[in-house]
Amino acid sequence: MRLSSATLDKVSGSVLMPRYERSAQACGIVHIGLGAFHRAHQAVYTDDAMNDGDRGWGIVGVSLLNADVQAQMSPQDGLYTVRESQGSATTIRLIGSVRTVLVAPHDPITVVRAIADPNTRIVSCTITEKGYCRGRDERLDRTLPDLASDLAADAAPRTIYGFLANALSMRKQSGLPGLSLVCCDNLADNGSQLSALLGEFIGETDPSLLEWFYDRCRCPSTMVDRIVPATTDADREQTARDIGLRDEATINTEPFRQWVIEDNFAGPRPRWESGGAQFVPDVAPFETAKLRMLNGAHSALAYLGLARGHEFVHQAMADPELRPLIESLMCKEAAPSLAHTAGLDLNAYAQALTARFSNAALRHRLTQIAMDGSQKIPQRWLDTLEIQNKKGQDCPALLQALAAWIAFLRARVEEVGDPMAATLITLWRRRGKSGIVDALFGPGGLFAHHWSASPEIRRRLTQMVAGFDFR
Ligand code: NAI
Ligand code: CS2
Repeated sequence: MRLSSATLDKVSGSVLMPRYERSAQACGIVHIGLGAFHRAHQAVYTDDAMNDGDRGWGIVGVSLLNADVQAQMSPQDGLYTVRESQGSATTIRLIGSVRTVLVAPHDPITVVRAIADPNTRIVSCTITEKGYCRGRDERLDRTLPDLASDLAADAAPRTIYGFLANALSMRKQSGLPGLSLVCCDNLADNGSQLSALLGEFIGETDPSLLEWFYDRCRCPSTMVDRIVPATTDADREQTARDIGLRDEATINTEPFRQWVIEDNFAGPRPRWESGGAQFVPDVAPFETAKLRMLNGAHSALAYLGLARGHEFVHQAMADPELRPLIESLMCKEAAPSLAHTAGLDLNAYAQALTARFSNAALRHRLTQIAMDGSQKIPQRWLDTLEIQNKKGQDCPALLQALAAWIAFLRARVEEVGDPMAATLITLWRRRGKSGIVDALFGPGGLFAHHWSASPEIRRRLTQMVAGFDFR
């Protein structure tokens, strides 16, 4: 039997249930990118707010790509469970905040209308780093077909910018208020990036909307944190055993969660502080520490762990060859690069991260983290290298991780996926082991605008790459 509104009374076992009337809630949020992370993080905080008496914050989930999540959630009336697993202990919570799921390619105008709906006050997004269509100069990459189509404005929207620009224009014409656009992706200064990229898009496609956008909308930056592995069939089987119903959208995650949000909204927002969210004037110290320490270590564990034959994060973290390198990366390389720490105890933070990475109950695949490396390593590794090298500080752990990534590109990048895979493989073929490092980080190299590596460092890196052999 499938989990749904009709079978809620059949849920067995110890499951925390929503404490509000779901059907009475207007949908104040449209979330674009209804993936595992949104369901484990923002949707949980929104459920907390409504459990705590807040009203009107139902979520309309949108996928810009396919109907996979709609097929999982619509038969369940948007209901799903979140399993919080630590070691052998698991708690299960049923989340009620997601009301409907839309598939943009199937019904683009309904997505535009949902964003333009008078009840909507917030649009949030988790569309992965590549979803922002950024080029090497951090501006829009016009070579991307979907973005080119949206810039030409001669077909239905395909990218987040096409949907937002169309809906904001409808809101302006209807005399409706602007929106808070809340980016929840792992990007440095994510709110400012979304604002600049959307402003660039609107400036080109609908200049008359630009002043209204900047005046009536807000793009708060956020730091988002919860380790959420992709759900497996084993997770679904376990949830079915635990609650007595099939839940195709179940999520397995850690107990830890954190959300630090710039207090900069265009209008009303949920009382996310009910779930522990922090509202601050400046997110940067939290966001930069997390990107460079947690995510920097995560990506290092991915490529170095895969090189040593590991499958999961906890296995790589337990590897006696890797653990000291990861600790050094976090504490001796990433942490010293942070200009402002907002009073964070970075050694305690690193110890907490080590414990979280060691949680075997998550079975977090290294290949999931290894995907889209070209979109991740700039803010996770290269910013630290640029800052530390300019101070004359060496970063041997990061160089080792970078060498593993470069070697990984030649052998396995297509297996995990990367929007720059074709370019990176071609560079390998043309430049080979002796020239790939210069092609990436030498003068005019693909990533040279993020990190200006000295000739000596590039020579060391070339030698390190030769030390990895991905099969
Ligand atoms: P997921 O694979 O479950 O969902 C990815 C979502 O992004 C899907 O809705 C998909 O349709 C959409 N998407 C993918 N490529 C896109 C593109 N080119 N254009 C538009 N939409 C696109 O992944 P998950 O776990 O939900 O993670 C999504 C993002 O959330 C991550 O990339 C990261 O930025 C952020 N995040 C994830 C965490 C995690 O542990 N999974 C933790 C913290 C942040
Ligand atoms: C991971 C992140 O897949 C990845 O790149 O490093 O999704 C990580 O799990 C989250 O940022 C943790 O908050």
